Amino acid sequence: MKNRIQVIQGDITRQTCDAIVNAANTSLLGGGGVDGAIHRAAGPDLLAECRTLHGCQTGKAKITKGYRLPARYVIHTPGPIWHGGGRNEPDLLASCYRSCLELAEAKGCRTVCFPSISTGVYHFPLNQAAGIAMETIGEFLASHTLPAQVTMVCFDGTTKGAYDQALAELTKP
Ligand code: AR6
Repeated sequence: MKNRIQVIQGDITRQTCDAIVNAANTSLLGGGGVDGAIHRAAGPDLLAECRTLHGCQTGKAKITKGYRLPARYVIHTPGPIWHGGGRNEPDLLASCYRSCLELAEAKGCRTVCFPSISTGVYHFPLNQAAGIAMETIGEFLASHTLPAQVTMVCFDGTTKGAYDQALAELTKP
């Protein structure tokens, strides 16, 4: 199952895959960070489709087409804002990864790319977020054949280091 997860450093908007995940906000109407980069690369039709979705709750996910992106779909998920850990942030972050994987599976996606959800302006502690991401993805893949491959696309070396370590620490083979 570990061999179905990889960690790379790069720009998620450049990935050719069935679906990329957007670390969105609950409005689904765009923002900064990876969300801004995805909307810029996809073009205005993405925002037009997002307007029809009427937002999304934290920890849930909604899917759109990828428009000008090399990815076929974009799965939008609002991660939790870190408030110190006492507001269910870990469970909500796990729920983001699970909800995205469920949607990807339902659409028949073989390859899915994730960014590091919530560890930018939402300030979720990086190492803890990486552990939650890898545990949740690993658990999902152990019981589902799709997606066949999940890639964590890390924008910088520090982020990649955290996800590399979390993947190495996954207990199941
Ligand atoms: N490819 C891959 N990762 C990226 C890219 C990229 N092109 N650009 C940034 N990252 P953030 P959040 C990394 O702040 O913490 C938005 O305004 C970035 O370095 O984008 O979930 C939304 O609208 C970091 O490691 O997302 C929300 O309001 C990671 O992506 C809010 O930010 C996540 O950082 C969501 O905050």
